[in-house]
Formats: sequence, structure tokens, C-alpha cells
Amino acid sequence: MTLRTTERKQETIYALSSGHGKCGVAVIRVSGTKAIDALHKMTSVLNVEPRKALLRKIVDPETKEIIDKGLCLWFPGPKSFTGEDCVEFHVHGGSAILSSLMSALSKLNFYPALPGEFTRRAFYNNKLDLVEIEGLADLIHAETEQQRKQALLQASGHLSKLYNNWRKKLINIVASLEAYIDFNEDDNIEDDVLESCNCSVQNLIKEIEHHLSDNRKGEILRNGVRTVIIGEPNVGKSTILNYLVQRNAAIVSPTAGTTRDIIELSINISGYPVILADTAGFTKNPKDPIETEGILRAKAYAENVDLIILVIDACEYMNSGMSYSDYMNEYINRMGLNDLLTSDQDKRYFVVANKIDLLSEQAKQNIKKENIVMTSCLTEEGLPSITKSMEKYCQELCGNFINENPVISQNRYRTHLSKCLQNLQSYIETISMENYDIVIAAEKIRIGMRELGKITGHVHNDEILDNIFKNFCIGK
Ligand SMILES: Nc1nc2c(ncn2[C@@H]2O[C@H](COP(=O)(O)OP(=O)(O)OP(=O)(O)O)[C@@H](O)[C@H]2O)c(=O)[nH]1
Ligand SMILES: [Mg+2]
Repeated sequence: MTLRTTERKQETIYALSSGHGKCGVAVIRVSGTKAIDALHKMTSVLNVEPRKALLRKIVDPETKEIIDKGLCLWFPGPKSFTGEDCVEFHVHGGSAILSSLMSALSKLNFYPALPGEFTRRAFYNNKLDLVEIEGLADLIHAETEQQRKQALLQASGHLSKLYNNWRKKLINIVASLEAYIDFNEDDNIEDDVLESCNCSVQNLIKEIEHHLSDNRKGEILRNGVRTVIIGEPNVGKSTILNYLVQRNAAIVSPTAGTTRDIIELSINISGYPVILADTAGFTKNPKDPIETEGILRAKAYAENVDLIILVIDACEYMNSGMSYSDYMNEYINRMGLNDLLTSDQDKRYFVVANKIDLLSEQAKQNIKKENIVMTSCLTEEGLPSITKSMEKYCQELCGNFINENPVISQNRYRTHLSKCLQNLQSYIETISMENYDIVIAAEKIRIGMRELGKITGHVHNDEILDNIFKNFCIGK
């Protein structure tokens, strides 16, 4: 049992692969060279047809006591999830049945699987690469429709194809450069070989740069669109949060300065995952140190979000007598929000003018001309427009990846891609120098190629793998 995953590749392993807890059907997966023993010794099946479900009594291999009646399946390698011989038992999902079955399997000298061990074996047997495996993990964890779509594409090899394609191009470039280095002096090699390599490297640089400049769309979708509601005290921020999450999550009261701590909740906006936060109202005159701290926290939080919903009091705006843009400029200056909400930066925000129920009809008509969301939490007028605006920004932030090129879904990929890019750029710099050493230049391409290989797992070590598989559960 103390064997490392890499050292126990020869062992046959087993685990519950379906969810835990009482359920209609539970699936136990067995993988390894001796998997077929489970069928031979625990069922009456001797000659089993691959991938065909058989209903059989399942017995303890020593006592021959019946454990349960269930479906037995045989997946001879390499046509199985792990690429090894696999057996599956589909039994009733009760805890006593499962513990008897597990104990029966241990009597066959099989090992309980470690977290992610089935998938790790699939990786070693080239059934899935690391990017596909991470896509699969995301698919299992996906909580919204858009996350599911992105993860499914990745698990199906959409992103791997791109990275493998680039890696193959680099392999060809390295091969050509090596040929050039070896035969250069004999003059047997065409002069334009070097030129064509350089051109391919330049093209790859462009492609990788383009791929990297995706505004983190894939990562935002994977991690959730971080959204914050800010504004002055008492404008109705917490009431709006409660509307969006459809429950009384935050305290609402007529006292200005009610919310102090940041209240963070997850919601689903048209299939996009949103992490929504309510914050303390911004004021120049906090009543006590707690409110001051609340405001500091709110500002710090707002600096790191993807989307800001700025709530203003519709009456206060109308009573100011200012034009909308003057009012907003004055407001942003007064609240010290210039860094957060300047129009020339890429941070996205939209303005909600709340409490329109307190406005005269005439005032309402005047506000309508501006590009702001007008709401009343009292009459619920305009509230769905907040959701609509959020949806629009979510689409913008996460992209419509179905029609676009595959996007980077994890920081891990970004790190390796950036290192690869740096090396390719460094190659171009090296060869543009006088009396450069082509051997040194070629090495840069080789390093770049290795960085790409680390993404898909063509280049791997135990540390990278342990890191990826540590988040997997047993049975996956
Ligand atoms: N008339 C009217 N009252 C509203 C509306 N929205 C909220 N209120 C009331 O305004 C008061 C303040 O609402 P909150 O949601 O607590 O305001 P807040 O912005 O979270 O306030 P702080 O937490 O103090 O910063 C409460 O009494 C709400 O019932 C609205 O659209 N119209
Ligand atoms: Mg509040």
C-alpha cells in the first residue's frame, strides 16, 4: 500500500467510481492485468464477450456467499478507459453491499485505487493527454451550461490538437536546424532551409501571441465571472443582491452603512458562472472604524473583479440637476473611484439607477435617455435588465468559444505558453545577431518545444503529475 502510483503500475486496482451514499446503482471499476480474475472468481462467467452487460450473481471469492446480483462488464485493454483490462460491476448502491464487494476484491490481492489513479493510468497508456484529463476534471466539476460546453470541448481534444500541432511544427523546425548544423559545411543542404525555419518560427510566435491575448476568457469561464456591487450607502445594493440570488442573503435596512463585510455568493446567469459580491457603501464620512474597514475591503475587492455593478440613487442624480456624464464624473471623483472606473481601461462596469419608484414620471423619461439600467426594487421594475446586462458582459468576458479558436482554460497552460514564446523570440533575436551560434539558437527552439510538451504531458515528471492528480477523487 505504500507503493507510489508510478511503482504500482503492474498492480490491479479497484474503486467505487460512482458517487458515494445510498443510490440506485453503484459502479465499481477494476483495472489491471488480473482484472478478469474478478469475473472468473466472483461470478459464474467464464467466457465473457467484451463490452456486453451480463446480469449475474456476484459472490465472495473465498466464502462463495452471494453479495448482490448485478451487471458485469468486461473491457479488454486497450479498448477501455485506462487502456488496461477493466471489469465493471454495476450493483445496488448500498453501503453494506459496497463494503462486501470491496473486501471481496481485496481478497484477490487487488489494491484500492488512489485518487485519480484510473485516469493516471489512462494517461500512461496514451488514452488521454494532460489537457484532455484536465478538461475531464473540469467537466465533472462544471456547474453551469457554458462551463460544461468549454470543458467538453477540452476533454474531447479541441485544445490538445492545437498544442500538439504547434509541438509538431517545432519538432520539424528542430529537425531541419539539426540537418542544417550537420551538413552546412558540406554545402549539401539548401540555403533556404534556415530561412524557411525562421519563417515558421515567426508564424508560430504570431499564433501563440494571438492565443495568449485572449483576455483570459477561458479562465474567467472556468473560475467564474467575479462581479461586485458597489455604490454609496443605502442606494439598495443589498436589495439588488438579494434579488439576483433570489433569497435574503444580505441584511437590508433603511440605516445607511448596514453592510460591512463582503458577502460573496455564486449564481448562474444564463449558463455563465458568476461570483457575486455585495459590499459596504462608499462614503467620505464613515460613522465608525468598522465602516471604514468595510469600505477599504470593498475597494480592494473591486480592484480584482471582472465586472462592477455601480448602483446610484436615481433621485439623487435627478436632484443634482447635472447631465449624466457630469454627474458620473463628479461622483467618481468624489468617491475616489478613478482608478477603478476610468473609461479608457478594460475593466467592465455598468450603472444601475435604483429607486426609480420615487421619481416623477417626467424625471423617469429624462433618465431613460441615458445608457443606464433603471430599477426599482420596490416595484421590481427594470430588475430583469440587470440580469440582461450581466449576461451581455459575461458573454463578452467569457467569449463565444464555440465559434472561436480554443481558449486557454488554466493558468498552467499560460505559464508554459509564455515560456515557449520567450524562447522562440529569443531564437529570432539570436539569429539576427552577427556571428551568431546556430547551435545555441537551435537549443532555444528545443526548450520552447519542451514547454509545449509540458502542457499536454509529452514531457512530464512526477511533480507535474502529482499536482494535477491531487485534486482528483478516488474512483476517477
Ligand atoms: N423606495 C425604494 N426603496 C428601496 C429600493 N431599493 C432598496 N430600498 C430600500 O432602501 C433601503 C436601503 O437598502 P439596502 O439594500 O440595505 O441598501 P445598501 O445599498 O445595501 O445600503 P448599505 O448596506 O448601507 O450600503 C432599504 O430600506 C430598502 O428597503 C427601491 O428601489 N425603492
Ligand atoms: Mg447593504
